Amino acid sequence: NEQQYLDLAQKILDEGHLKGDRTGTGTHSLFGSQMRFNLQEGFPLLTTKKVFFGLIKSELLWFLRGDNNIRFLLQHNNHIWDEWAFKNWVSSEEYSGPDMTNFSHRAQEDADFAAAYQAQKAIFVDNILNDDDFMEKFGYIGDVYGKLWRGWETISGENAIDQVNRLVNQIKATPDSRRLILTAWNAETTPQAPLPSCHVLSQFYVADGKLSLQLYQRSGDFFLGVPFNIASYSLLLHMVAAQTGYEVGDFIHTIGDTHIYNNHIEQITEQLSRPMHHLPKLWLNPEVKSLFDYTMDDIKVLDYESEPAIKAPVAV
Ligand code: THF
Repeated sequence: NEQQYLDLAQKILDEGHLKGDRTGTGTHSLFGSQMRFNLQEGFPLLTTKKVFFGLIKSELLWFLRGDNNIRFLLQHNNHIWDEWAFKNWVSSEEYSGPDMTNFSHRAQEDADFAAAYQAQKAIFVDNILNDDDFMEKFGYIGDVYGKLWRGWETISGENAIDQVNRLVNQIKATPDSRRLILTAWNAETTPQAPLPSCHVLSQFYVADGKLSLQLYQRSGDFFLGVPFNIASYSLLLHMVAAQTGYEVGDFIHTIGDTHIYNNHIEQITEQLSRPMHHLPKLWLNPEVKSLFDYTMDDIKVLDYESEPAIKAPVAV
């Protein structure tokens, strides 16, 4: 299972095109790749580095709430979306602190700037948490996951569509359907989001009493993002299976631009030299009767053993 991740990482390093990107960091990139995880063999949380499952849980619960404001994440000490909302603020009229143009790059190259950036980030986080007006103005990340999953706005403007609820009902009523689709790309609004959705389309599939899920991801940051994405969609599959009465089958992960950033090469090379451990198990509280009622404590990975975490800068 995990071996597929390591093999694909090696392949990107060996065969990837050297490609520039939006963030100016540069990548090794391959187009069109696929991994298949049989969830009966264990929960695919990578073991060759420590992956912080708490962050994956709170992010998925945030999507399932239909929430696209980062306050909920911050309340759970989850900072993986901060940079995108921070951009809203520092590029607005209201911002009067030191210039933050290109903050992600400059913070990596200039220690004085990094300190100034951390100080502004701390102010930002504090304001999102404690100031409702500020949160309303700058906390949203646009028409992406949460919003599109639970509140897709209709052409008439009435009765927004709850795709997730509809999906659960469809799986129960018509498991053989070939239309068990969850989409996170609205051609009108998503391109304007600070970061247009990376997980564009998910399709569910039922056979032999098992529920499977294939994700099409348009862009995958292989070292930092993809380990999260694998665990996140595997968790979603477990939760939907539990709520529709199926066993878990396969999570199939298809990625368009599959890339390793140039400033992650050392880290992934270190990871490739490490031994794997057995995969952990996922536990979901069986008392929970709706996909929308799970809390942090209702979801656990059991028996997770891993090599230590590896730090890397995130490209913005
Ligand atoms: N931007 C980029 N460049 N890559 C991404 O994977 C990505 N995401 C989301 C939005 N923008 C992205 C956010 N997902 C980490 C993990 C997932 C992210 C963003 C960041 C990360 O830094 N993980 C660290 C731990 C972080 C922590 O402890 O706070 C790690 O070591 O795993 C695509 O979904």
